[in-house]
Amino acid sequence: MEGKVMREKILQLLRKEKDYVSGEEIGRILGISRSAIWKYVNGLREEGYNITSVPRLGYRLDDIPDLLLPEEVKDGLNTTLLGKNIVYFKEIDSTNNKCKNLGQMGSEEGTVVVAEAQKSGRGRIGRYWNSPSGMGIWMSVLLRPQISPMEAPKVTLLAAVAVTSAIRKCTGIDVGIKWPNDLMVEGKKVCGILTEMSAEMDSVNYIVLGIGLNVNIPLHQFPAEVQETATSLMEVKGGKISRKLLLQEIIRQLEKYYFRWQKEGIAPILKEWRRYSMVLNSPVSIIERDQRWEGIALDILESGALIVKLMDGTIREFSVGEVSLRPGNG
Ligand code: BTX
Repeated sequence: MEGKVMREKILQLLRKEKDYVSGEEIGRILGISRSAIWKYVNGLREEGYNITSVPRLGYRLDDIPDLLLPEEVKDGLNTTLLGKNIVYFKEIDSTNNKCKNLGQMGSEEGTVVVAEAQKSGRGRIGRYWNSPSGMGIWMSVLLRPQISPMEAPKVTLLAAVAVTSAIRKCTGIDVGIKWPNDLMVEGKKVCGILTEMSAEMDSVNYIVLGIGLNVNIPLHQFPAEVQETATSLMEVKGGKISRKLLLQEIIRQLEKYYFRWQKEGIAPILKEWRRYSMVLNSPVSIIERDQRWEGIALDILESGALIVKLMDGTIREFSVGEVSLRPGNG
């Protein structure tokens, strides 16, 4: 049996038993020697699994690491499309870049790329995304919806609703959506969404949905220039949060809203978006290239565009593009 498979089998046995499993028994079930078992157990320990061994009793799994290892994330996930295939990296340049490559190579829809750390995490319009190791969820999902390119911003809308729901469900934190692609807590950015696509004139080849969520980052570890504007769930909650459970819930919610979109269209999801929105009926200031607009955000359209009533009373539509939005009068 191949090493990786054996490692997983041993892990399965320990996980199932919850108490000591003797080396003899493991050896009998898997047909390997005691010294081989010892080698695999040590490998697992190096990955962060806490395994106790006692002579004559055997091995017991006491603690699993808070790593986003595929077998951990798949355990109890219960989705039918998203996360069936999970591609994991300790470190990568950008999960969106990797996911794009996979999209080009024909990987299956629902593939999730996840990394403990990103060296060149990307935001919109060439901006960076700070992605320190083991403290956040840095992930990308490969989607292949049969839509026209114009509809792609809907993926950002549904993802914002899905991730908001997942965070609320897992942590109880009152997170809200800031158009077009941020999730905020207490006025600070906790999550960013970067949707990219490959498309022909009238059809989408694939969409890469990138999500960056600050989970357990202490405030002092953020780069100086975002210390005032960024936060993490841990800072708000006052304690560490399981990244694994949160990632699982995000995948579940994404699947739920993705399927709902395909079945019922975007309208019911927009209803929820409005409920979670932090910008509707509030003063906003929008910077579009070098122009600045002040007004009150009135509504969001199915296209993802924001409707704003400007100071002079005119109504203007802002589409998700090269814009940035700030709370108004600032
Ligand atoms: P954005 O362009 O709206 O935000 C980027 C801006 O946010 C940066 O210019 C910086 O000011 C600030 N910023 C950088 N890092 C953080 C952070 N960790 N928390 C809060 N603020 C920050 C938002 O872009 C979309 C980000 C998507 C990131 C995901 S991670 C997985 C996937 N792979 C990848 O390369 N990008 C996506």
